[in-house]
Amino acid sequence: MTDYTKTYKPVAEQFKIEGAVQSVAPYGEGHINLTLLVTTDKKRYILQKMNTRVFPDSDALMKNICAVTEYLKGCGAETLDVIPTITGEKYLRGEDNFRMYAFIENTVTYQLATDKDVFEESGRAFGQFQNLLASFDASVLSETIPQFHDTPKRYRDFCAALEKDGFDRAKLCRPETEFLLAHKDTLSKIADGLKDGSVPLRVTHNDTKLNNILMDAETHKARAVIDLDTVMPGSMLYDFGDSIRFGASTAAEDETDLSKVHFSLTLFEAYARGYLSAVKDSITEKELALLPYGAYLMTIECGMRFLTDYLLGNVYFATKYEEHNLVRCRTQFALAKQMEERFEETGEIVRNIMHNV
Ligand code: ADP
Ligand code: GN1
Ligand code: MG
Repeated sequence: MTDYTKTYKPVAEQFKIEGAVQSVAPYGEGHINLTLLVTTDKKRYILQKMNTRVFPDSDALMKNICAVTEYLKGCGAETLDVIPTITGEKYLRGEDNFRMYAFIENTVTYQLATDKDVFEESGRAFGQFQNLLASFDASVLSETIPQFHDTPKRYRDFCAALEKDGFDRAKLCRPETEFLLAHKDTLSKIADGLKDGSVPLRVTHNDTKLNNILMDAETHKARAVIDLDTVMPGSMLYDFGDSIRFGASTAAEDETDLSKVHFSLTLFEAYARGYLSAVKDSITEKELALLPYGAYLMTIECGMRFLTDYLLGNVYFATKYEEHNLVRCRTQFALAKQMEERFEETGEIVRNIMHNV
């Protein structure tokens, strides 16, 4: 078993921290970076081993994050505070790269939207985040993962992984593969809209999971939007959609009992109310009409990414067991199917909210 304190204390000490390191322990439920909580006798910090397989250009990534956080601070928003190394660098370069943030105290993250008011609040926060970024100069941003939400490209990646079948797993995921093949013609509306200009390209977060927002532990108001690795030009439909994918489900992303996995219209409505209250003045007619589809698309895309990773031998997302990605894929496809069946109702909900905000 890893002794995290022994292994990572020397790393933590390479940063400009206050106090003497007492412990280092794994923290949170992110799928990409190794996140560690560092406790000194004075303060707490988040230390992350950066995933250079997912984000190969650490320099560009940290430049983005510093530019975005400086900008957000200038707007008076609470945000991630990058702690430099003792030599004044934005991150620590080595065999593995590490970065450090101040720990944002008295906050909580939710893995499940158990409370609809909390979910509505997260919608408002991601909407406001989008508004703030509207005046951020996108030309200073690098595209940290090119074609991140280009769903047709994700589909081609899936086909390549299926064709290769390097781990002899295709036979273990036939129903999921068939589901995807049957839906392959539904995947390009946003990519096409961005291409022909009918869907506006904006600076977006691109990874708007509920656990990427820190809520005040007492008031339950949103304090900070975190996980800024994927802030880059994209569509607001991705941001809205990804939040619904993760948060409007009645079960965890890796629930094995699919009978517990339901797409909740109540939660959809709560999030849409919060989000639209923030973006009502900038959202276009077309974006508004595509919000339910955005949720469906992000959900099927995410399921497809989990399935691709399963076929590739679990190289991208952190997994706890061999079938973890397949289990995650199943919840996503179950949700996507329900969302598709509910397009009329969700469209109606969106229009009603828009009339009243
Ligand atoms: P990943 O990219 O792997 O998802 P995140 O940056 O989202 O990593 O961090 C994982 C989790 O760690 C978050 O969901 C949150 O719970 C916690 N976390 C990250 N940064 C901070 C911070 N500055 N203060 C408090 N908690 C944090
Ligand atoms: C990853 O980093 P994290 O855990 O917040 C992934 C998202 C997926 C999500 C699925 C950079 O998000 O795109 O939707 O897992 N982030 C990256 O839970 O690939
Ligand atoms: Mg995260």
